[in-house]
Amino acid sequence: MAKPVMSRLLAAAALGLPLVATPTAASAQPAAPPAALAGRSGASSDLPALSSVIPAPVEVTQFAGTTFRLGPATIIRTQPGSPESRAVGERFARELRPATGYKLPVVPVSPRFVPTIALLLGADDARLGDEGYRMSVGAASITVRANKPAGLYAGTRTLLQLLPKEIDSPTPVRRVWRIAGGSIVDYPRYAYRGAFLDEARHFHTPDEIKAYVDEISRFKVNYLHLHLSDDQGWRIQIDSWPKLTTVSGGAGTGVDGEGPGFLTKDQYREIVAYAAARYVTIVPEIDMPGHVNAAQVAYPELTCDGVAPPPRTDTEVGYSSLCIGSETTYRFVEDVIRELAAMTPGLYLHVGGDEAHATPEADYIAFEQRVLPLVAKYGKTAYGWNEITKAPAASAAVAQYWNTDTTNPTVAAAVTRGTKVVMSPANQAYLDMKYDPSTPLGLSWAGYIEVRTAYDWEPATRLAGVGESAILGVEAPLWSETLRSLDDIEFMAFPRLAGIAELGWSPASTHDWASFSARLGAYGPRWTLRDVNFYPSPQITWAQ
Ligand code: NGO
Repeated sequence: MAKPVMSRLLAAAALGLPLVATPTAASAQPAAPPAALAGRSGASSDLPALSSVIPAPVEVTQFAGTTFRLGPATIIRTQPGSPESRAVGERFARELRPATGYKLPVVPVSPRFVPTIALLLGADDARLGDEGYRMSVGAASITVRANKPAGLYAGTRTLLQLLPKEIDSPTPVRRVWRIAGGSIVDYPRYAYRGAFLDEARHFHTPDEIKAYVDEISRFKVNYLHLHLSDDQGWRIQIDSWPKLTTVSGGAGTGVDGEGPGFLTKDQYREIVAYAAARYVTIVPEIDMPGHVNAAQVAYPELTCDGVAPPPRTDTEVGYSSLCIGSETTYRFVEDVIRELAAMTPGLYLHVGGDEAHATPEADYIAFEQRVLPLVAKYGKTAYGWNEITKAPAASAAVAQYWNTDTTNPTVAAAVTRGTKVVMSPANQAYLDMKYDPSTPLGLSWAGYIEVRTAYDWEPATRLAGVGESAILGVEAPLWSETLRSLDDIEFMAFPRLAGIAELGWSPASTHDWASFSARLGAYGPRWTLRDVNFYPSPQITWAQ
């Protein structure tokens, strides 16, 4: 199905236009804008090449000498009769207006001769799936076509990066806004491309979560996993067990006595809707049977001796366990899962399962054999840390691989029974690891993770026996023992999250550190313009 690309190539050739053909993914190099462009079209030398996008698109074909000019008369046209497409167009227009100062009306039909960015459904191309898109940039118009609105949204994320960096300025910038001519065919390698935020160790407010959603979705990340309970605090309202939040979401429940904080159901639903509008699905996590001290502080009946443990605000792990033989435990777990499932439209519900060192192995398996099917009872797919693969019931679940080893026979065996895996190896994908010994934030138990370490690994060969077909995707956990503010979150997430996002979206054939690091270096000023904190890694040559 290289047809659209070919026809554009032929059309350009027929017009006698010089071609800069990069027909395969492997050629997604950070090409400098053709020199001829600058003089002839008036485009400035900072016109981003079509191949400069993060994550690297599947196929890129750039036409030298053709550019689209976004001007005061440009309109955005969206698929008639599709409110979702219109919403994508409206959002895109809102993103373009502050820097350009243009009106950019969003309409279902465009008059002739008016420069148009068209966001249209009906791509009729199975390769694109639900999230892919096809884009052609000509002198008079840009057309993005997709099978589903999610693909149109992805296309607009690409267009934002193809505009000059000043597009991210919050105030008007007087300049010419051009986009390089050519075509892109693009779709994700993996269905699941996740980011993660630990709400339990330090609570992050709804506004901070939303700001993170905005930033991750720019890199086509489509899931945000929220870790909502741990030994220190409980961060989501559960009506049938109200003390979880009145007691364990209160003052002093964060690490080192910080806090308070929890999400009300209304706040949670609002975050879910905000993320959904950006094609990000929220995955809630309640950690069990370990990491439950905060629940037991609020409800002593969740311990085997009925005695409330003291609240904990240190960062020890592996000391708490639900009482596996008690029916109260399963009443609690089912209530929590039921209420959580009812406010979560996404498919996945994460039930933790990590580091249950205070739960004997046989008890752990018995617990997971009861709990994993409970998630299915409420219409969700169970998701848990890789320890859940010890339980046969995990064959219908998704396991998140977080260990550092390259072999794990238990996970490999589960894969043969049908378990799907999300790859988050802690020594590569954990965004809470320090970059190097001088990083002021973060931990180092899994090692130091510079940008190259976060990017330079291959999900389908990382873990023995867990190949491409077993992998649902990748996720970048960001635990918050040391992170308090949004600035802290951003400093640890960026730029590494961009690397993990590329591993999740781009074909393996595009994987190339030289290309990625050059594209990242060019991207830096965009974070600066949006006032997003990031670590200026010495591995990258940052553009000003
Ligand atoms: C581990 C642990 C978490 C810590 C994190 C810190 C998992 C799955 N359990 O990862 O409780 O916060 O490391 O890096």
